[in-house]
Amino acid sequence: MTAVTSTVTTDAYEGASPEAAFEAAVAADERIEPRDWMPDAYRTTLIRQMAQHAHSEIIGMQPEANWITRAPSLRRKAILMAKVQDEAGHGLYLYSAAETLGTGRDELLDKLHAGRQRYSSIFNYPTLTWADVGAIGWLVDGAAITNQVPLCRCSYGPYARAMVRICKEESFHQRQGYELLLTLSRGTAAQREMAQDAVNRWWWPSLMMFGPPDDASAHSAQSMAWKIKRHSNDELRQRFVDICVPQAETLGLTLPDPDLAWNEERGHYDFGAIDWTEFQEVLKGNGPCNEQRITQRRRAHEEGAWVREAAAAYAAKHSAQHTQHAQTDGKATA
Ligand code: FAQ
Repeated sequence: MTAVTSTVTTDAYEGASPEAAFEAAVAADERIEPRDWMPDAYRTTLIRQMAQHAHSEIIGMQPEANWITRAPSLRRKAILMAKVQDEAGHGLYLYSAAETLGTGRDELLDKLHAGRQRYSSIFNYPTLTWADVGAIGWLVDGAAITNQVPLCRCSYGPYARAMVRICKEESFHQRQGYELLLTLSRGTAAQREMAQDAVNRWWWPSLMMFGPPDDASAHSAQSMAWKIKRHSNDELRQRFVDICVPQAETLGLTLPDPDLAWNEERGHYDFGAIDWTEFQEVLKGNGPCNEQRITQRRRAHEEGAWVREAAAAYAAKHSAQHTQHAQTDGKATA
């Protein structure tokens, strides 16, 4: 277990019961660190969310990786490869952060492969054209940033710190998608049409990324009380819509919702009803690509077995050599 040495709660609330120290630290907006006492349910909820987040990053590599060999230029290919690699990196930061809660990466991956842990619904949709790479960057990474910037203030230290770096990288991802779509929308009629079609297909699934509506969100109230989540699903979804509408105008593309309209009284855009049946179907495994994504993930894991074995053998050899040297040095100084 990778433990951070600072134990803010224990130090600052000496004499208080562990439960009281935890509650006081959360109330004071302090960070909970791995060695601090925490309620079992807090630990469980963090593992659930962080694992789901990590799994989303690595499964999320698949839809875009599908276009690496078909990128239209060397520049686009280099950018896309860097982005997909960043996503693998985000998975690593998040699995490492989850390890500080006492759960190993192997265990989490086994649960993903067995269908016992989730990944984001969004990655069960297909990438049909090159413009989908742009739409994913603009909308999917855009939604991810909107959801994740508040997670930089999450009460659990390792998760919050991992999110700082992830958000910086996601912000570059969002810009590359926006720039790609801008290029297409200013291109030929066919390119513009391709960009519009991609936005039409990705808009509604992107809104679903924020999770079910607040009145159907099982975990929000408790996660917000613990300051894991800082805003509700609906608040963040609204924030995302408000950001996207003017950006779509600049892109010269339309969002596929006839009910989108500025509401002067609310100071927000109103938007149409989300198809929650589709969302639930995707969660149940019936989305367009669920089967393909999990099969590919299991295959990649099996094909990578030799790398894990080689790394473990190397680590064992290195550690044996280290012990031998320490013993030799000990004898020399004795
Ligand atoms: N997909 O009670 P709530 C990315 C489940 S990263 C699937 O509201 P919560 C980067 C939820 O787990 C995208 N399942 O849950 C990238 C729960 O089921 P359970 C991932 C969903 O946790 C870009 C049930 O519904 N981001 O995109 C979804 O309070 C491009 C009830 O829901 C994160 O994971 C969904 N969309 O709020 C990579 C961010 N929504 O577990 C590659 C961190 C809900 O009881 C390319 N996570 N469910 O069986 C969060 O902020 C939260 O977990 C929410 C859900 C907001 C996603």
